[in-house]
Amino acid sequence: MKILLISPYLDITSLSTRLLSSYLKAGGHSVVQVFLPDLQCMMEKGIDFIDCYPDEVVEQVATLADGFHLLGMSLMTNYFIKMTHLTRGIRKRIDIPVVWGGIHPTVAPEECMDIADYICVGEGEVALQELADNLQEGIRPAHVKNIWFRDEQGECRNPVREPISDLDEIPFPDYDIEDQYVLVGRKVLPLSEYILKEMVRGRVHFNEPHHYIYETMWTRGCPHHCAYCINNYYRTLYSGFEMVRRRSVDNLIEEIRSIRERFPWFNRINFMDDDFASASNGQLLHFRDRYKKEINCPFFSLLSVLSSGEEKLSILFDAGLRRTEIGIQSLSPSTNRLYRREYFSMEKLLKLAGTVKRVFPPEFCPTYDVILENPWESLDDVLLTLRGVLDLPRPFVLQLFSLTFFPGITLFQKAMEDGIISGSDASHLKEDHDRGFGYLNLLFVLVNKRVPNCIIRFLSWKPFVEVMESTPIKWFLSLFNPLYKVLKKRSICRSQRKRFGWFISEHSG
Ligand code: B12
Ligand code: SF4
Repeated sequence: MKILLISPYLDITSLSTRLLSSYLKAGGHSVVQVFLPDLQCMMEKGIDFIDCYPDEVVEQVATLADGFHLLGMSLMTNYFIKMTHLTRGIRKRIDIPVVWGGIHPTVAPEECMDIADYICVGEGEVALQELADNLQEGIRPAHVKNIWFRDEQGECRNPVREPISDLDEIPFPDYDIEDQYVLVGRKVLPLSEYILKEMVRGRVHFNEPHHYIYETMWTRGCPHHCAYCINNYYRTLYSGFEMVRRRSVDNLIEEIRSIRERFPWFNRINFMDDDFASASNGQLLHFRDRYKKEINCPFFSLLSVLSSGEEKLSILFDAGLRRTEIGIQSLSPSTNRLYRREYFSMEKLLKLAGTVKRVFPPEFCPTYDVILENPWESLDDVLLTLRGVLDLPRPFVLQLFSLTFFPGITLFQKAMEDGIISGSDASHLKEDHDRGFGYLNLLFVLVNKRVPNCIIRFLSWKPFVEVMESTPIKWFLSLFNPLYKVLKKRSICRSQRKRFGWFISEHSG
């Protein structure tokens, strides 16, 4: 069967479609992938998922899809409207069954069933393979686990299947660029090595122009269960099954080795695992030995406070860890209870920061994530976090998020119950870095601007903050919110134009 897989993400790594493609190819199907990063929208609006693809793009994708037997699309929640428009646009032009998979169909399958013919809830490899096999043989996929659909015979909501326990069974991500297309500006072009190289250059975590980043994952699943994260949802969806699974070191190293054999210019690796250090010391040592010997290039990984003891960090540094991101989120005990991160405290953070200082060279600059704009937090909660980060040894960067209520997460339910959001509002359509203009937020931004701690401490003196956060002043400051957002977006647009403008004009001529 001929299957076309579409990824709307800015990041054309798109592990999901690349893995699905390899799996389907190994199962005898023929697969083409289309990556549709909306860089044009980024350059004009500073955000990629608000606007739908223009007709000329829909037209090109539909022309490409003509002659295929199945169209698969991946989507996160933010892309729901964009992908609805694309699906309808294609279906208006050609007759082709469409299957949606990814995070959004997993957390909100009912809503997605109104748009696509088939929905994949959860892991896609085996489900999509079986769906394609059934459709090829003209069988109604009534027993394909993970697949939901509605037809003239009624609605079918198959249960989830056990997630793949041996991840080594999944072939490596599909980088057969001769079977792939990419949106550059407003043109869908065959993916070339030159375009691939440009699109993976100097981006997430390794930002230098000479950094070419290959992204992959060692594990699936996370051992923790934070209330704002998808992993907590997976625990319920897959209750009774083991969710945290790890590929063998041999398999992981072989993937990176073979991609670098093919594209030797990949010189940085991003491990996008939820918690890379959740592996045992023995596994990390094995990884270090093989990685140093056979790959030997700087890498990034996300770490959690729980797994980042001195021994593990030393092994990872020795292996080549040069960038990391660690979640602080909040230092307030009550917020940490709400987030189901009771294990976290200022004491733990200071211990971790001390370990980072001892293990890594003085210039090592970790990124710490903090969640702002939590409607349940009091002023004291936020000030606890602010004062806590001021105690951290420099250098570090704070990545400041705005709490976003994605469907499925535990806090979505609570926010509905407490009347903070309603089912119909699109609270998740903001970008999660999209903070408002307010005094407390500004204090955190000052930390990143390297304003001396004594000044921030002075500005965060509680009676003064109370005045700045009082209703009239808050209202006054909120008047600047639209201007602040416009300026912020403009600066994103400017940097995107600088990064991709020349590249797009080079290809759209
Ligand atoms: C790596 C990652 C990123 C990377 C790369 C994303 C990419 N484009 O590939 C980066 C850092 C760029 C990123 C960015 C963002 N991310 Co992110 N990211 C992740 C992370 C950690 C892993 C995703 C991944 O690759 N998993 C591995 C693949 C194999 O698994 P998968 O994607 O789930 O795919 C499987 C199934 O879903 C299914 N499937 C997927 N697609 C399809 C399609 C078909 C047809 C079928 C049948 C099945 C199917 O089969 C796949 C294989 O089993 C997840 C957290 C998590 N643990 O899932 C968050 C996550 C997906 N990200 C999230 C968010 C919100 C974002 C941002 C929107 C944040 C923001 N800035 O506002 C951005 C937007 C990105 C953009 N504009 O492109 C949320 C999504 C929540 C939601 N409800 O949508 C998650 C779940 C984290 C969370 N908050 O809990 N992200
Ligand atoms: S540690 Fe990170 S990935 Fe794991 S559940 Fe918490 S937020 Fe999600």
